Amino acid sequence: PETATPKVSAEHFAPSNIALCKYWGKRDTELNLPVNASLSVSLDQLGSRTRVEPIESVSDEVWLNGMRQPADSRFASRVSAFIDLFRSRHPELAFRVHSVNNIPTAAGLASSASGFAALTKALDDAFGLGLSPTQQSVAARLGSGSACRSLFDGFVEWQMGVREDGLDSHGVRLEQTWPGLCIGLLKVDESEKSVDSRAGMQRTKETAHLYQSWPLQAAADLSRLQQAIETRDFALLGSVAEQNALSMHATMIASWPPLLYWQPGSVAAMQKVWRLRAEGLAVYFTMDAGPNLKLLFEAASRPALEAQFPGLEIVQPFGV
Ligand code: 2P0
Repeated sequence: PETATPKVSAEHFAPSNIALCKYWGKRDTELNLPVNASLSVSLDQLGSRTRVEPIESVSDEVWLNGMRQPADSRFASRVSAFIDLFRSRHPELAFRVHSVNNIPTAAGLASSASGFAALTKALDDAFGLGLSPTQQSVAARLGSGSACRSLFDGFVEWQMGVREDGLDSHGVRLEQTWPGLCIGLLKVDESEKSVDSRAGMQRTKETAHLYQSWPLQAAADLSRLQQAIETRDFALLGSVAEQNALSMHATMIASWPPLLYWQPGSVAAMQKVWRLRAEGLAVYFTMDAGPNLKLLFEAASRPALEAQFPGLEIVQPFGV
């Protein structure tokens, strides 16, 4: 982005998002350009609030949930490298970054998407750039791919684009809404994963022959999801999202060394979902690069799901 002199502190919020058609694999690792288009739903009030303020220092300070991050930590380095994109004409500037996630840590949800989206909005404001939401989405993508979807509420498609410079690879908000759509965050295990998404998708792309079929699966799923959203066909939405997630995990498992993010509790939860569905409850799941499940259901099923999964954290992104 073009840079101006930052004069003010700035603070912004961005929602976390859950992909129904997953982003898995990059065609450009520097620019976070994806192999496939993806589609997510933003989690309304759950996400990150990020504040930036200029400080008199030679280096940035990064605070996450009230804890100062060591300057050489992976997170602080990524944040600093991201700020570099904005301060290219003012290399002398340093910032204190405060990012707070209101996502229940118990939910085991990644925060990089909402964090980089909120940071992008805060830096845009601090530098007085006046970027459009689409330009902010392009910028956020450079911090973390999935962050480009967190610039928007509701259903968001990340259009992969065709340009080498990535300027056409960003989130686009879909018109359609879905009142009553529920996402249940089901915690299985909240310990830190040993292989992050960035390394995991790279390993998959480089070592799994099965990955060759992934772009075809994702393209087919994306258009079926668009159809499901257009016609409010919940069984189609849920079944496509679940199959898409399991297809992604199949490519991970087929990598070498193998990547299996599931814990025994993940498999038990999947089997419980399948059993409930066989008994007539319309519930599906999706999973990301971790052991936790995200349940998909409609508001009418909410009491039944709350009874089956005590402590389930439920979000209704489009209200009742
Ligand atoms: C997704 N994930 O679509 C997929 C599903 C994880 C599994 O986007 O390297 O943290 O920063 O671009 O965005 C997580 O990947 O990876 C992710 P980078 P990112 O939600």
